[in-house]
Amino acid sequence: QVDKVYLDLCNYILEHGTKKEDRTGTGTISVFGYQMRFNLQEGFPLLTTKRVPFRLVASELLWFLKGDTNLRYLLENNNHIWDEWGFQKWVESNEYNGPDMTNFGIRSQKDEEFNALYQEQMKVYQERVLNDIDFAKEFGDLGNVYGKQWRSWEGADGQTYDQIQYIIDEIKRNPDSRRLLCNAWSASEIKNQQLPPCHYAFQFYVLDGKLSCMFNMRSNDVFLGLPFNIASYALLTHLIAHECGLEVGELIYTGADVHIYSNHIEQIQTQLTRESRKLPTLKLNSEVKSIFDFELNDIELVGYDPHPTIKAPVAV
Ligand code: UFP
Repeated sequence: QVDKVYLDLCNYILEHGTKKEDRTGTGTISVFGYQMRFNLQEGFPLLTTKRVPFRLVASELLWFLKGDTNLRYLLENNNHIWDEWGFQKWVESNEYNGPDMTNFGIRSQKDEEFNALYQEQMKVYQERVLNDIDFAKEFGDLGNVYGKQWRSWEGADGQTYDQIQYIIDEIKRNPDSRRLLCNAWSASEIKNQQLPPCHYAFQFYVLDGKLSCMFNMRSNDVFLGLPFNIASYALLTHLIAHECGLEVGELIYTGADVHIYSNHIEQIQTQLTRESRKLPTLKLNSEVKSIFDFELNDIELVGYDPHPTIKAPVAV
């Protein structure tokens, strides 16, 4: 059961983790190195001990799969999970002349007056990305994030490489391949990235007509990020299996710096008291053949009946 495996990790960190400072200044409890396995045949691995916004998972993944790196598509789909990263690019640029937004992530949580200013500027930013194409091109673009790395990796030879297409072609041609791998971490790109990839590589494995996936995370926010990341890779595995005519197998998570932020502990403790419920299932539109043609309404989650959302601040 997905909730159990996840909550075991939470307990493990609370018991064995160590206090560790981090880039955001929030503070974490962290462990280094952890693996989890989910059987995708048992249902779709979306936590039931709190509501996880599947619609956001799906629109973000479709954004990656389109090879898009501009916030505009996400905003058009009412998805705000990447807003802070684009906003940061704008407020740090010479074009920004509003109130000082230095360290807006932490300050907006601690200072109500500042938070009101921040929300106002964020609104301005979102409106401009949506309505001003030139502004969107410059400040909506998050650099070489996942979409770019997955679909048009720039090789040392100057050519671009579509890693997802390669994987699909290989699975169809040579399912025993041990090279069904996509890598998003690029040493030369880190300086151009607002957020260097957290889930930096994933690999597929085909056995007995089932597709399994292992994904690797260098850094993982267990409360806010991880439930989302699990669902995203589960969906990706379903989409690729769909195109390749395979069943789904296992989803395997490998995390490196796996941490709980100090301001998420209460929320996790609440979640730990909840009983898990039946997992939902995923229904993909069988008319759509290529994973690149999927739109949001071709993806349906059936029977999701979670406990309520638990709110927590995001560390930026
Ligand atoms: N983070 C996740 N999952 C993601 C993502 C980010 O957990 O998919 F994009 C978290 C991990 C970490 C922070 O807490 O965001 C990134 O900060 P850093 O680059 O310092 O690791």
